[in-house]
Amino acid sequence: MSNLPASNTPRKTTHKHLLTAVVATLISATSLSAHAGSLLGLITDKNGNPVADGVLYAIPLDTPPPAAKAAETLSISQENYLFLPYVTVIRSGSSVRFFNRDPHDHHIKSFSPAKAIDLRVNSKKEDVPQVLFDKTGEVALVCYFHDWMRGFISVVDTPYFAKTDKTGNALLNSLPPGKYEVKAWVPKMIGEPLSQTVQLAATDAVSSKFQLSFVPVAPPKPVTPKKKSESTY
Ligand SMILES: [Cu+2]
Repeated sequence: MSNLPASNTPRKTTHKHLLTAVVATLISATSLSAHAGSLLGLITDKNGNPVADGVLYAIPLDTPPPAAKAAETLSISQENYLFLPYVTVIRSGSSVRFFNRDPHDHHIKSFSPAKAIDLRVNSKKEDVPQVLFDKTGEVALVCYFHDWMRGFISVVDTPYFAKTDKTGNALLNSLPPGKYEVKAWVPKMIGEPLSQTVQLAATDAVSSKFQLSFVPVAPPKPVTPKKKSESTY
């Protein structure tokens, strides 16, 4: 809350106003609305502030998750020397194409158990590499050339997943009735994803709250490398 102006207001009052403001933001700012068979999840940090770019997913416990209709191919671009989107959630069996939209090469690396990657992506746009993600887990992307670049892929084995918006909310729609393990994950998660068991009836719209025990690291900001030092790439 460093964006709040300095004030001589006693601490207690400030805190109360702050809480009121945060609660009002949570209620009003999300455009998501829950319908029958839906689950609205909220992820907050240890201070109760909403966490964007979190991943919420629900694993059916009564039946196996429905099979994917077809293998999907998604895109992650390298743009302004960032991975965009910062966080991608995909079903296992999906592929990702890595587009380089910058004038320099990138070299994507992942040391994650779910997927090791060592991939030079050249700045010429003719060949766009495609990578299959067939194992569940979290994949952390870095760039060998630009050490501030960070990207994350959460590979899940369920069709019921969503990313939290800036209000910290994510909506899972069209869930068949049943029991689910609902998990919440954020980039650089300390420990395992948070987990709750939820029972959902056909007419239910359920909401779940997940509070992290830490404050997640903010995504990197766009950086324009100096032309000369980068010219060899
Ligand atoms: Cu790079």
